[in-house]
Amino acid sequence: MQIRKGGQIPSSEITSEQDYLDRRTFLRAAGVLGAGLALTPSMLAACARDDARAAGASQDALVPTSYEDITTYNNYYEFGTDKEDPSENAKGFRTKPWTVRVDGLVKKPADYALEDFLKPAKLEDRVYRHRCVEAWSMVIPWRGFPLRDLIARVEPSPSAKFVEFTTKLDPAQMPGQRGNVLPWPYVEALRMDEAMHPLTLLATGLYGKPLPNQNGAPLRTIIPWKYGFKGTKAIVRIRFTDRQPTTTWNAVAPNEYGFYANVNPTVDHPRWSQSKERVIGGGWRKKETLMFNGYANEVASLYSGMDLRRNY
Ligand SMILES: Nc1nc2c(c(=O)[nH]1)N[C@H]1C(S)=C(S)[C@@H](COP(=O)(O)O)O[C@H]1N2
Ligand SMILES: [Mo]
Repeated sequence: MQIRKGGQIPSSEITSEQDYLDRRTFLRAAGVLGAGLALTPSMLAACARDDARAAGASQDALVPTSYEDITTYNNYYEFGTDKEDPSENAKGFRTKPWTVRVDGLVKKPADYALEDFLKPAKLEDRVYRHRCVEAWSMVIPWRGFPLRDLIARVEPSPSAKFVEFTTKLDPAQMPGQRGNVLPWPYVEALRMDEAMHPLTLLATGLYGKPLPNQNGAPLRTIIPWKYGFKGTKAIVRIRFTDRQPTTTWNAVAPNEYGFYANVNPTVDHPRWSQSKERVIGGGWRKKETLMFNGYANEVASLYSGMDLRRNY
């Protein structure tokens, strides 16, 4: 970035990586993997029976990046600024016990033990494009649930216009927080309609397994049409507010990292182009970056009438 560059799931529900890939190969052939399609186990089964559709392969198939690449090439400055640092330095990070505070303009503010927070959640598997502002990308099979389900449960007041997410502050466990590479803790925020969008997830896993620490365990946000930095790892607080919150990267370098940070190949970062991306794994080929990261059909209407050059 700005820096010199550089709940337990029953085992019966855990899909092995190979299993996952096998099913995905089939689904891909069936052409059913579209943007933001939620893949529940029953859907996977139903799709697998649908031989007829196997003929029409999707043009824009989403091929998941390997588990190895997803879990060793990370941005998580609390655990270091090199891509391989988080997988090394987050190994012993303790995510139990874990409390999530919900506060601000909300009818049911509370400190939730993570288990209670997750109890009502119906976990789903979703394969999303993941585009970092540094112009690289992956495809990640997340496990999680729509943020809107949680928002509905806690009942924000009508005056709430934004939701803010805060990462854990724990310099004893997070070596990066002992330096000032960023102001800590890491904070991000979404407009309420973005937070309520069905594509927006609270993720607790990937590849059908619990989230590895380096990917944001035990809980993180995923907003697939935005640059990766809009997603907050290791969330301890969700606050509803009527004012646009101050967010970490936007505060550090507002001319480089906008509040919206929607993936947009036509608006370059001041120091590099955003028109293409390096695909992590598979030879690091380059591909064209898609408007809203390929989710324009689903999300473009959220920004109608907005100047996306100003609101980058
Ligand atoms: N707390 C915290 N969250 C964070 C970051 C971070 O440094 N700290 N990096 C962001 C950036 S720049 C990206 S691209 C994604 C990376 O997620 P991944 O490592 O799972 O690919 O996490 C985002 N969330
Ligand atoms: Mo990023």
